[in-house]
Amino acid sequence: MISPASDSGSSSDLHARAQRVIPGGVNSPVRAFHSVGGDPIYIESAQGSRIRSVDGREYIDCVCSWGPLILGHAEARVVAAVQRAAEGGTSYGAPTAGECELAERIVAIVPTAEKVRLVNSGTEATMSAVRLARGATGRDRIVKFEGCYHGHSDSFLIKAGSGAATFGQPSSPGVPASVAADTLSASYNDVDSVEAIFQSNGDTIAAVIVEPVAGNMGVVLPGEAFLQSLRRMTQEHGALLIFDEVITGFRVALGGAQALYAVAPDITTLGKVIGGGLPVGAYCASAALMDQMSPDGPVYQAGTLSGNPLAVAAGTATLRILQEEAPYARLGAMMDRLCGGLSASASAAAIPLTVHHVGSMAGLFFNAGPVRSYAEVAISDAGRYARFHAAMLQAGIYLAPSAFEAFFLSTAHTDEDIDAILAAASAAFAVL
Ligand code: HOZ
Repeated sequence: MISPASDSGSSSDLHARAQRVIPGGVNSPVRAFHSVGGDPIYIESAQGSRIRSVDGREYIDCVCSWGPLILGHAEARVVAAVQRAAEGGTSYGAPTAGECELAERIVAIVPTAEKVRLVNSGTEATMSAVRLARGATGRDRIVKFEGCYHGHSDSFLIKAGSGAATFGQPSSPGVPASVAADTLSASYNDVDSVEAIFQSNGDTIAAVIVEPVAGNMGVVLPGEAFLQSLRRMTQEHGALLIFDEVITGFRVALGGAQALYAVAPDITTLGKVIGGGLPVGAYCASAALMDQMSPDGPVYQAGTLSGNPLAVAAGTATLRILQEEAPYARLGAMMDRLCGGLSASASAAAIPLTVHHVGSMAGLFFNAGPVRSYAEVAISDAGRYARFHAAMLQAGIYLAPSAFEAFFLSTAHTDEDIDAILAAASAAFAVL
């Protein structure tokens, strides 16, 4: 007998039911709470900065669906746009005017975008961007950075961050050795490690792919001239530079990290915010590069639901609001206050804590610092993070159930929310 979701029972009832038919009971691993302990919270609904569980509890949400919800949950204009789109049908598998508008907004906002292809996830965007780079250069190898996560396609599950690092499998089983051999790993912020790879592989490298602000090993910031050095080295060796802005795009600034740090990649991947909470990814570049994609060019990529009218409606409504209301100064000030308060209360409790933030994305490490690479992330106290997570959850604050993720604020978060988060953190630090 299949029960309707409406009479779902408790989170633990649902998790027992889910595990009978879904691996780990979840459709994406990190949300299983394995690295922080306990059962996941099953969400019934959400509004603004709050999520409500099936157990009747309300939490201030600092995950924001892992980044997409920069306007908060169920933003009225986004919901209305999706409702209007749905009344006209949910998918056509044919081009629509909405896709033109979303693409035009992306081209207007992202400094290096002349053309863009919409896909359905960040993973599809990065997978396609690497295929474009390989097709355009005729080279096979890519360089990524340990602890960076670019989705779960084979080429990237080599020393990867996010869930791969969370579960201690940065290099996943199931990735053929022949594929892994074409992925070379460098250390984030270590320009010499990249130079060494280029010195021994230079003319076989199609691209360097980097999260310009690393958001999948906590949040690690680019050091002085790190991104500029990658730009220089790729140009010197005829390789392309891919900025994976799935998290940072429209988040750290309207134009993303490439606008914030004034470094121009050859290809940019996007996701999360671009879909306003519905599944949208994208990759963009110069017209000359993008015209190499099928049907005009030889490099193939396709997707039945690419450009889906509901997802496009949510993404377009979101970008329109971000363009018109420019909330970045307020989001940054709110995160400044939150991170400053976290550092101060950890210090008062003699808890070694390093907090990094850019705009409204942040990460914290139970580690005295500095934290500039995955090696330095890895010595953080994951057990202390798990205890902190549990204490914050008990206090009604929902943080990422992994020490290898970021936390986010939205335009729906209020000063009172920040006060509540800081009060809960101060109490948690006292018992960690
Ligand atoms: N890749 C997601 C965040 N970076 C994890 C989502 C999940 O496993 O729930």
